Amino acid sequence: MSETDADTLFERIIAGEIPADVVHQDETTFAFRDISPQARVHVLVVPRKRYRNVAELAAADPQLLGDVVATARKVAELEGIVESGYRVVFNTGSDAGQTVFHVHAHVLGGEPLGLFGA
Ligand code: DGP
Repeated sequence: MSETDADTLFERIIAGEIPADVVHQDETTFAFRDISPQARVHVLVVPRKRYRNVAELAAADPQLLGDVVATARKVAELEGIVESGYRVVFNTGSDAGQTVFHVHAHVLGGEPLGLFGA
């Protein structure tokens, strides 16, 4: 998937042009289930405004990064996993496996999660 194709993917999901299982949306963020879940709960949280990765988002608009993290917490509440715990991951760059260059937080939980690694 080229970066250009990937960029349009989440924008098209936000626009409703590509179907997605939407968990939450508000003025600045959008949350939907990952098409290839890696845990019982696996939701992606994206800002409506596109930045390529979390570093660019943090530098350009820290308030919006705060909104993304707050939405991750909201998703955990909606999914009933606040008490059991959850993980919030921003894959950044190719070695981390980032494939979609519209910054997104993975919210993972609903079961014990393995450790990070290759
Ligand atoms: P990353 O590897 O961090 O860039 O995560 C991208 C995620 O996006 C990956 O876990 C799979 C998910 N994904 C890719 N295409 C689609 C899609 O069309 N719909 C949904 N819901 N998720 C998608």
